[in-house]
Amino acid sequence: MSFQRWKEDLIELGRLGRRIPARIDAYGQLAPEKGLFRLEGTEEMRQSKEYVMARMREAGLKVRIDKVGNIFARKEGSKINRGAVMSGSHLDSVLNGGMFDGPLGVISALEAVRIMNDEALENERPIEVVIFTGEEGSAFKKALLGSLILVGKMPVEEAWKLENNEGLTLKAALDRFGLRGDFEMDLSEVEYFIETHVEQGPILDQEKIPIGIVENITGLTWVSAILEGEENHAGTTPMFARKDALVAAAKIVLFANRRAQEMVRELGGSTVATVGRMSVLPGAPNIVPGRVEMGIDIRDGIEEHMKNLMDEITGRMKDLEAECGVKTSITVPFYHLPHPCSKVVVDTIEKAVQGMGIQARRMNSGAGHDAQNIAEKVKTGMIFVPSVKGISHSPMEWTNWEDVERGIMVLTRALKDLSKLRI
Ligand code: HGY
Ligand code: MN
Ligand code: MN
Repeated sequence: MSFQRWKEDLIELGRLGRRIPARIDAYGQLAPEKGLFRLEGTEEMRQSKEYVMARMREAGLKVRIDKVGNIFARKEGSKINRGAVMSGSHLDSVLNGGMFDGPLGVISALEAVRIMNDEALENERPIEVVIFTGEEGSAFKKALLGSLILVGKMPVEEAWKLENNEGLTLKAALDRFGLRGDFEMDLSEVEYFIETHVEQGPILDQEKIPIGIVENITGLTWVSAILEGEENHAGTTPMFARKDALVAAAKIVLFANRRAQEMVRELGGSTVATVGRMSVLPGAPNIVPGRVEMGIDIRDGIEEHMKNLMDEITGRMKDLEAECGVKTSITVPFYHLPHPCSKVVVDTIEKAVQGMGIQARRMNSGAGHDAQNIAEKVKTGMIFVPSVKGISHSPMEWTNWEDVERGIMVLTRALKDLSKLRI
């Protein structure tokens, strides 16, 4: 395999979207301030999608863009033209994110196809390399957006109206760069899907195991809340006469954290709750905060647990209206169910690693992925490669190059094997 090709692609994509421009090809070059801000609908995203589409065309793939900017690149099958094997991920990042979350899955799928071309490895079924739009929700507030629309859980016209922080709709953001097409992928024409992804957790790195085979993908939902109290003078407003929105918000932060910890202790599951976004207005030390906007991320591998915790947190918010004298308005931008991976795909990946003599372990995903949406319509699996120190959604995210390469080799074998399956 041409070692440089896929590595160059990942380094180039790791450059497009950094506010402090840098080409990073070694762990030692990482720095907390050098993260990626490659959000859907930005110039950096245009450059990145154009870069990958050029590489796809060089590989002889037929590139099509759908109505919400999902990109598909097709390699025809040698024996049949239906029941494609699809593989890919996303290119958008979180704020100040890492360079492997998303692009690793896109470039791994592209490289697998390039290897099949170079080595004349036969794919009896067609292969589709896919780039999903807006997976992180960092621009348009709905995570796993492109795959949500693809599986028909959100109408295109409704998605087009989603607005980013500049007040730009998804439709306008795609149109300004010519990245809204009219292709429609019919998932009934796709038989299997594999997403290769960095684990984004510590298990593979700690256990020194190079490949993870995902069995279940966590459910995830966001709760967005606005707490409105009363701005007032910090010096003259008596402590018992305040409607302090930040005190109410702080109670929510501690409640969510405590209840998630208690649920892990009681249920031994994968419950997590995080308040990762909060704005305090007007935002001066001498003004009692009148308004707080906050975003809460809640996840569990078991939907009932996730729902219960969400209900407890929103219920606590309502209690605070009397306790703190605030008004709360709550929205749920999305609610993604947990989803098991398909046995036939999991077994195919396992046979591939066994045939290659590569150590692997089955595991669950604490991160959400487009794969969990696609799994509702297509037999789906995921391949994980280690995240150094388990870090992700951070500029310090890293996967060693030999682990990236191993993931590509396993994916290539699995795609080839799936392309021959007739079940
Ligand atoms: O948030 C997640 O789990 C994913 O990285 N979008
Ligand atoms: Mn992510
Ligand atoms: Mn991701």
